[in-house]
Amino acid sequence: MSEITETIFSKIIRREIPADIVYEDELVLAFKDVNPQAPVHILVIPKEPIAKLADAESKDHALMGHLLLTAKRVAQQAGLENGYRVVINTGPDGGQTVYHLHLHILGGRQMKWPPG
Ligand code: DGP
Repeated sequence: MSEITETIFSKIIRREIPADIVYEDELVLAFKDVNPQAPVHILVIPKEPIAKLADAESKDHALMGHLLLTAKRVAQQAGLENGYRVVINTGPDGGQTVYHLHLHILGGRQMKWPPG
């Protein structure tokens, strides 16, 4: 079950706080991360406030696909033709800090493995 979440990202969706928005449609929003961990660091979020990946349900099937395809679109738009990384931090052990589901798109440098 997805609890009702109100986070800083809800305020960005409603334009109550500023963000550098790079893509938007009726279902999702993409904007630059305020604390970038790579030369390109963009977040893609659903407008529906699903708290975390672990809360996604079967009804979110199409939305989850749309989030991934938006990550691809935004990475292309950012010129990341040499590759990039898509990350979803989930829950405390996953290092999630904002409880509104988001995909990190990281690029513009060589990524390391394993991540910390
Ligand atoms: P996570 O740790 O996976 O929950 O990532 C949350 C990310 O959100 C983190 O990289 C910083 C970013 N972030 C937090 N607050 C804001 C904000 O107000 N504006 C923007 N653009 N990014 C934010």
